[in-house]
Amino acid sequence: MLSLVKRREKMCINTNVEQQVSVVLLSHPGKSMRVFILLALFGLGLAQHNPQTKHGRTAIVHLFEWRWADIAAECERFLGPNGYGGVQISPPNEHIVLNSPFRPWWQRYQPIGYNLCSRSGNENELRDMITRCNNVGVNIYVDAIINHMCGAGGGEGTHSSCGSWFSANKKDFPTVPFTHWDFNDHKCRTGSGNIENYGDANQVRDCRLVGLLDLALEKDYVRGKVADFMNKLIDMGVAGFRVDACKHMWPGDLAAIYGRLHNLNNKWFPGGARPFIFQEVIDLGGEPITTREYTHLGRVTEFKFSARLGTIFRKWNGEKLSYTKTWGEGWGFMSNGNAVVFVDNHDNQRGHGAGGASILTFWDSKLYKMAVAYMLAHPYGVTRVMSSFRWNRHIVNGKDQNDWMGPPSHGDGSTKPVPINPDQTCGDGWVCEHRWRQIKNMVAFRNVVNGQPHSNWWDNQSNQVAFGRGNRGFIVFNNDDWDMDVTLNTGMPGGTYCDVISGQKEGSRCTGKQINVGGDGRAHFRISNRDEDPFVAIHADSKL
Ligand code: QV4
Ligand code: CA
Repeated sequence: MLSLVKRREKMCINTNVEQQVSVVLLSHPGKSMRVFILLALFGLGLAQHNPQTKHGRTAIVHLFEWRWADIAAECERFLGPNGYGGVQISPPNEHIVLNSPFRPWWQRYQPIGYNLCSRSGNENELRDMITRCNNVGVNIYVDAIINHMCGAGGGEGTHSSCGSWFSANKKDFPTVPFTHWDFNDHKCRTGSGNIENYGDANQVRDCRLVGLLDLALEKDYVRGKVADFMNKLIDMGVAGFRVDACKHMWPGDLAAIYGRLHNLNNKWFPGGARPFIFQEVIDLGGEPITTREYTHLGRVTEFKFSARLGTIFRKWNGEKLSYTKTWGEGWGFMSNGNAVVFVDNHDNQRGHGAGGASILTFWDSKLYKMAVAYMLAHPYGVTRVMSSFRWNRHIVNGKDQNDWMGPPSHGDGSTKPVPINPDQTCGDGWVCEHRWRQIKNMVAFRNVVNGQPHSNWWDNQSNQVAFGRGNRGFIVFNNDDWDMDVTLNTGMPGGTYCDVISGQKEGSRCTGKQINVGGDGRAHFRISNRDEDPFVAIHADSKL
């Protein structure tokens, strides 16, 4: 049995499940054995690819650095009513508290232990949020930092979010407890103890990522502590995890940890439902470690999607929107069922991680709205919308000097609440992209067209494209520097539809452009390149 499980891990280096199954079938002749292995593959693998969203909801929002109390309110007043399926929250566990720089956002990626008090709130507030979001059909996904603890230079004392004592010098974290036996330094073969060369998979997994104390996840004891932490959250009602820094952990160690996770709490989820797992692996090509080593364990973040979409909408390197006719696997991305996609994330929007100048963010709002709409209209992947805070961006020679700045805060460093303005936007530096009309309405579009095929593609061989989703929705983009005036086959039933980009349907009236679809499914679109939003989207529920 053990050796079988080991073989399974080795064989599942393929991206797609059919391939995995056939490899297994070829190498194991016994019939009952085949059935067992098939079950094991589907049970341990596929189930964790399911985001477990409720009511046919299809998009997740990352409420980066939000307080638990604000997320709970947002679930009830906005996310539930507008069809968002879930929230990725910032790390809930105890983390280091830093003075210089003062309270950077990234202090939360330096765990001190697994007590549940953080910059976003305490355990009671966390529990209240999980309950209230679940009650309105919105899932919570936890950002789990399990590769490491704080930086080796993190000192000693009680400068931690729950006030627990720890010593980075002695590698002593008594609340878990972890001691120096539980870290990887003996395995790391670099002079500095840090990862020095991403071309060497051993050091990427066994050495310190930017000086962060690297956990020995091959130890049963360490796996147990990590699984206990995750299980506590599952029992509280979370639907799954964004697992941080997976490139830096061995797939076999992750398989062992995921295998220990409880089923989801059946107060809110069906019996036997597995936690959704999506793993952060930045793979833009050119390194020995690829996303393929992780796709059998759960979904994986597709960073190529974010990087390429930015270049396309910016029209850099001769890229054109018309080239996206084969968007998805056709562009060398991982298979659809394995991917989590996004236009930007909390790292690359400020030059961390796979950040590059091509990444589109709220700072380039016109192109950003188009790119997010493209992502939400397209069937590829589980989609994640970013929701940011503003900071004093100050770029010198391509590097943002203020890329460390934390969320809107009071003088003592505590995070400010998110105030909602009368026009439904957010105040106090919270950007709330997920509330922008164009983005909110495209989340609804994605729910309405769920399960429908990509259809009725049209392009002008430049940057004007259109596509539909069966007979449920249609979207048209003009990213050229000239006007667009075309008649297209939408595949939609005849009638008058309200464009959900320039406005929306309110009761029986439309606050934006109206689109007339004839009995033959054809409709006329005029989109000026100078429009505030040079794209148009209609769907079954926007019919007047
Ligand atoms: C500094 C020096 C090191 C030195 C160390 C000694 O730079 O050379 O060895 O001190 O102690 C911060 C600082 C970094 C500092 C480190 C440790 O920026 O300068 O090292 O802390 O004190 C976030 C930030 C990092 C931050 C980290 C921990 O992005 O800047 O480091 O949090 O606070 C790769 C990975 C990928 C990763 C991405 C950023 O493959 O997994 O880099 N992305 C995830 C998260 C990301 C987070 C981490 C991983 C780490 O999305 O937000 O890093 O949990 O591509
Ligand atoms: Ca590691």
